[in-house]
Amino acid sequence: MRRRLIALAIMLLAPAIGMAADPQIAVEEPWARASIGTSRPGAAYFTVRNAGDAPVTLTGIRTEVAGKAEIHESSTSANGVSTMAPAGDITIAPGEAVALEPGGLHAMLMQLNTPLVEGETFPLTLVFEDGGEVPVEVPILGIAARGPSD
Ligand SMILES: [Cu+2]
Repeated sequence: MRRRLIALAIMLLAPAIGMAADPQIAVEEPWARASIGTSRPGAAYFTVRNAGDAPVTLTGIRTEVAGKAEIHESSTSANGVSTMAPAGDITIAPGEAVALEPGGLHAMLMQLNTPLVEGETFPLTLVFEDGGEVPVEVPILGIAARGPSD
């Protein structure tokens, strides 16, 4: 009896978990570059817009194509050396948007499980501090793409 109740509870909870996505958050123009096999990390880009009236904090990303996925920030030092480091939590004010784009913030896809093949797509989930998750389907563009319309 008890086991049946637990099963029922899980069945009732499942749709609620699926609906945790926050309708006030829009993920716009997702794209990724095709990868060279799986030996080098991939990168994905998108814009996160907060259409709500409270700040939201992006704490991480998840995708089945990578063993490890993190938001990184690239920067170039005064002598022209480019480095990158984990960006940490990203808080977006109401009405504001944060763009992940080449040369700045990016979704780093490490330990690729599968090559990113031009013309295909893969699922990526954005995870927010309040437990909300926003899934997006990321189109894979050519290896030399520099923006979502390339
Ligand atoms: Cu990176």
